[in-house]
Amino acid sequence: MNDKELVAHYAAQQVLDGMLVGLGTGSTANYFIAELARRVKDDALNIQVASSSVISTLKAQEQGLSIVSIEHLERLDLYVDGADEITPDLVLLKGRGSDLVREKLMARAAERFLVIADQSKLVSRIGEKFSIPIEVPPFAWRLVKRSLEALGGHGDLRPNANKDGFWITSHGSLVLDMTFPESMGNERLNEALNSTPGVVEHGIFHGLASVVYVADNGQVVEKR
Ligand code: ABF
Repeated sequence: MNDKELVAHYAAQQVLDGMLVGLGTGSTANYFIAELARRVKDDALNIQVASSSVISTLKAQEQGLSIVSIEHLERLDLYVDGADEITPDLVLLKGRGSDLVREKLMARAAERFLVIADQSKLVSRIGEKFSIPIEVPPFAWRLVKRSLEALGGHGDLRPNANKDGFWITSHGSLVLDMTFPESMGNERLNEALNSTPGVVEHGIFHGLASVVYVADNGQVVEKR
């Protein structure tokens, strides 16, 4: 079993009968979905799930999980998802897969948000490895980009997979991938992005993670 699978199985043990569970997106979340489906069959676990992306919905459906659509959600017991970067104070960077609006809504709606990751996701600051995804409506991207440049940001629209045109999210937004000066700090950057008009959502998840489960060489460590 690899580290992503190990940590996903560990998180699946936290799921109890009767829970409404949010499913994240990505390779680590896929292991969680598979293990949850196994527990539903083998342990007669009785749960409902809601999904943060089209791809995770398809995976959950394939594996026979009972799905509540996000339009009907008011709350979740648990939300379990991976991350792209995790700082020591549990600030996350998410959204490389561009499903960050649903991911942040579900993280906020959950009683507990469990983050599952391998050691490679640990960083000292947000933006250390990746640029920050910022979702914008197509009509607003130039105005938003200019506001972000005034904060010291650099970057551009995310190209689509074949580099012909730009990436469009499942609900029709564009994504600006931006870097900012290290001196801004995670908290100030989060606040600045929260208060920039035209930003639909951004990839910094500040104050949302309840616990991070990190697997390293076959051991799971809980970070709170
Ligand atoms: C992105 O991929 C993030 O929002 C998500 O949590 C992350 C993790 O992917 P993986 O588990 O494949 O590294 O969509």
